[in-house]
Amino acid sequence: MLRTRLCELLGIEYPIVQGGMAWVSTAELVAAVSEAGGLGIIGTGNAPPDWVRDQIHKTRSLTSKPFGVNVMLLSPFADEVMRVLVEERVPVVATGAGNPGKYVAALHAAGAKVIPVVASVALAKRLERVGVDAIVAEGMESGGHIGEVTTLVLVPQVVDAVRIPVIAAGGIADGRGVAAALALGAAGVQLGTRFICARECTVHPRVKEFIIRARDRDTVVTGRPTGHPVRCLRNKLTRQFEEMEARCAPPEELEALGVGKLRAAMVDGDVEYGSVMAGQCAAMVREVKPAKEIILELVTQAEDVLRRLGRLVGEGQ
Ligand code: TUI
Repeated sequence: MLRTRLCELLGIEYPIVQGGMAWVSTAELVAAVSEAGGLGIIGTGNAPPDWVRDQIHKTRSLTSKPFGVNVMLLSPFADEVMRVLVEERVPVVATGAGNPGKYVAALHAAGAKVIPVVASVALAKRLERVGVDAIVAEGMESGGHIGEVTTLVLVPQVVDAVRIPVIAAGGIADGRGVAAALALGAAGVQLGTRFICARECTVHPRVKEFIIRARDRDTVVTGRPTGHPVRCLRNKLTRQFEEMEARCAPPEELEALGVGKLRAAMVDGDVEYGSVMAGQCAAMVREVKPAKEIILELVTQAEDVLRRLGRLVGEGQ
C-alpha cells in the first residue's frame, strides 16, 4: 500500500531512503537497506575517490538492488568522486552541502538519477530547472550540516514550488513521521539518525548507545559563525565549541577544532571529544535492530496511521 511515484522512479519497494552519512553509511548498511526494499546511500564525506570506488564494489557484492552514493559538495574530492560515479554507473547520486548543477548532465548521461538535498525553496526551484530527478527537502531537525527551516515548514513549500518528487528529511524516526511527511505532500522520506542504530551499521557501538540514551534537548547546533552550522549530540566537544563561539573565536579556529572529529566519534567511538552528528530525533530511537525490521516497522506504522486518519474522515467505511 505504501507506494508512491518515488518507488517507480528509483525502482524500490518502499519510499524510504537512508540518508548518506560520512563514516556511517558504508556498504554493509547500504546493502541491508536496499535489500529490505528501501534505498541505501553510501556517505562519502571527504573520502578520496578510491575509497568510494571500493565501497561501490562492496555494495554491489552484497546486493543487486538499486543504491545511491551521496557526494558532499564541500569535499576537496567532489569532482573526482563524481567522475568515479559516472564511470561506475551508480544508479542514484545524492548531493549535500551545495549546488550540484554542473554535474547533472554527465550523471544523466551515465544513467544516474540525481537527487540533491536542499534546505531552501530557491535552490529546489533552481535544481528542478537544471533537470534533477527528485529533491530531498531537509529540515533543521536533521543531524550534521543543516539549513535554517524546519521540516514541517520547508517540505510543503518545496512541494508547492516543484513538480518533481520531494523527499522529506529531518526529524523522521518512526511511522508517524512517515505519514506526516506524506500529509505534507512528500513522495518519500529520508532518515539518517534512525539508521545509525541499524544492526548492520558499522559505527562504533558506543555511538549507537549514545543515540539511544539521548533525550529531547540533547542535540546542539555549533559552527554558525563559520557559515556551516552542524547539529551534534551534546558532549565535551560541543561545549568547547560553545565556549569558543561565546568569546567570538575566529571561524578558522572553529573549523580547526572540527577536523577529524567525525571519524573520532563514528569509527573510534569517542563520544566525548568526537563529533556525534545526529538529528533531534535521536531521542526517538530506542533500540538497535536490523535495517529490514526498521523499514517494516516504519511502513506498517505509517499504514496504520494513514488508515486511522482515513476513518476519521469517513473513508473505507
Ligand atoms: O550535507 C548534509 N549534511 C551533512 S554534510 C556533513 S560533512 C560536513 N562537516 C562539517 C561541515 C560541513 C559539512 C555532515 N552533514 N545535508 C544536506 C544538506 N545540504 N543540508 C543542508 C544543505 C545545503 C546547504 C546549503 C545545501 C545547499 C546549500 O546551499 C548551496 C547553494 O549554493 O545555495
